[in-house]
Amino acid sequence: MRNLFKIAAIAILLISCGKNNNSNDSKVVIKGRISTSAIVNSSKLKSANSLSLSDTRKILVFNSSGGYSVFNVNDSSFAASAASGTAIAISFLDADNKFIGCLHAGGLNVLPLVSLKNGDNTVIDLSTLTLDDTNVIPVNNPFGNQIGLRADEIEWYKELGTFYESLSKNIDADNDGIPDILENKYIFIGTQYIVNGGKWGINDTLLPQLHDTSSFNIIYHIRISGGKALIPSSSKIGLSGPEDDPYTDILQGYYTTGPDCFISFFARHSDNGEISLPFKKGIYTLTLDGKNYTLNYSNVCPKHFLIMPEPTIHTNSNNEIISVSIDYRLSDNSSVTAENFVYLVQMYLKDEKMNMLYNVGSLYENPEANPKTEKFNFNLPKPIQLSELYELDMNYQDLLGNEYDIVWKNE
Ligand SMILES: [Ca+2]
Repeated sequence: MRNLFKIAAIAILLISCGKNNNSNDSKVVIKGRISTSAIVNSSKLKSANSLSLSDTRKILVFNSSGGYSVFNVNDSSFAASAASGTAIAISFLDADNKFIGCLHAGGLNVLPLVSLKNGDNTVIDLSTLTLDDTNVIPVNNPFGNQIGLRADEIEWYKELGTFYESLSKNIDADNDGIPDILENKYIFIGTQYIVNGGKWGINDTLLPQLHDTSSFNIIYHIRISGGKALIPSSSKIGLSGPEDDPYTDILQGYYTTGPDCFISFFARHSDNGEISLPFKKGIYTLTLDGKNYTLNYSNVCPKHFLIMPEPTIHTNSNNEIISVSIDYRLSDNSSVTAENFVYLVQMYLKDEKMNMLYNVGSLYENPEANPKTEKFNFNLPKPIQLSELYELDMNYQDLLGNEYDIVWKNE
């Protein structure tokens, strides 16, 4: 069991989740107008807590790392903004920060600010918005217009965007009516996937060789992060569920804290202890310092959606590694536009004793703080003998807050 968490532990050397940013990068503007017209058929116009959309006074824009911004509504209109290259959720709040609903455009509760028509200068005008249950529906669907994602790319977001799908339930896990993120009390639940990818490529002579994906052994962990107001007094925290048929084999793994958050992993292990099993969809209970929080979780088989960062090592005439380039592909070998899905990348080079030869990048940063991190080419500051390299880990976080640790070797 201990080994299962080793990779997770190593992946968290650098952690700075949840920081609010003051990035000077130009930002994408998202505009909209709250419908104030009286509609006779109002049975679906009320949100769960009996507020209507016309009660909206603030727009909360946030991402899966805990970064957020609040914008005021003036004369029923708003202009929010967020950095390109991130994926955001937009919630509508009343004057007391009570949750009314969240943006639901093109079948998604998430707005990936990628493949933008006008790059950083893109303006997304949602036009008039109406409320259906807790979904805030825009007249203008930005997908296919300002956001040029293809249908298959949107499908990927639908499959893996579980955090955002259950947003309206998880946004207030302590049920006090206020979005937890505003009080540094947010809790995010996602999945960490660990996969043995295959054999790395070398120069122009050897292409990376992906293992047979039909026999992939995927290690699954639930990854939970929480805001600093919730950092528990003890690193021992509990997860149980799902409520209708709870597991008896959930174990807490690695736990760490950053300046603004804590992160912990949970696993279920097979009888031989080698493989960590997936968690089924349902309602889980997280216990922090004796207090319970209700979290909606769902998980899909990622085989068809897993993006593999395939590394090729480049050497000099002394057979020393000077750089590593990454080619992102789906498991069927088709190529993907990595920046539409991947926002933070971390690479580790290790020797046979798992000593670190070189590492670069970090996960769990607020994507707003540094949305344009290197994803494709990593030049080593100092060459490393190729013969010393035993394992190369390519870890990344997707724009939805899931984590993937892909292990490569020369075998
Ligand atoms: Ca709350």
